[in-house]
Amino acid sequence: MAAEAWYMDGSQEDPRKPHRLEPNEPVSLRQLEALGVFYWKLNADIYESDPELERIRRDRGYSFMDVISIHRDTLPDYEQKLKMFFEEHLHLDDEIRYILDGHAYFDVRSGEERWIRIAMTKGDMITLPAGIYHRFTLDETNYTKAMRLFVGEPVWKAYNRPADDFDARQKYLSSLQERGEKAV
Ligand code: KMT
Ligand code: NI
Repeated sequence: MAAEAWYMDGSQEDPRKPHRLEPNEPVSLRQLEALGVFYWKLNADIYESDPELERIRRDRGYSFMDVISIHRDTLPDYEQKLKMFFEEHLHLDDEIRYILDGHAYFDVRSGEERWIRIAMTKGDMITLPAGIYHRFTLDETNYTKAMRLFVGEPVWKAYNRPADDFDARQKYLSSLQERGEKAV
């Protein structure tokens, strides 16, 4: 099954809850693509020797990879890192993540600045384009293991919103306009 995505409610409650609207307002993979967000489903059981993953990495130049386990007992500075991940931010390069275990939410801003929540689980891989505002949280199970991929030497630097003056942001907004998505 593909990852599920939905528009979030505006409640300030625990971010690890689903935050669906009532009734649920789903977002399709097609809508995500219009925002420059791309998705693959892979077999995470064979990630160490998966020809499909190899093909994606070769085609897209994802030369770097590491694996991060996000859990209170495994990640140094767990609380502080999660707090940073959940601040609305952007990067100057694509953010590419492949979930190997557990669950995670990636929230991205729609063309109209609404939050879209992407529920990721084992086997889900996505790319968030450079310049898109987004944030990350665990769900209520409080654990995920993820592969981080990168084109060339990784740069993890995050710029919290507002970060509108960066080239990557302006380029992203232009790409939205070309696709006919509203860019606020
Ligand atoms: C980011 O920049 O949003 C992250 O690195 C999220 C956590 S990595 C699974
Ligand atoms: Ni990020």
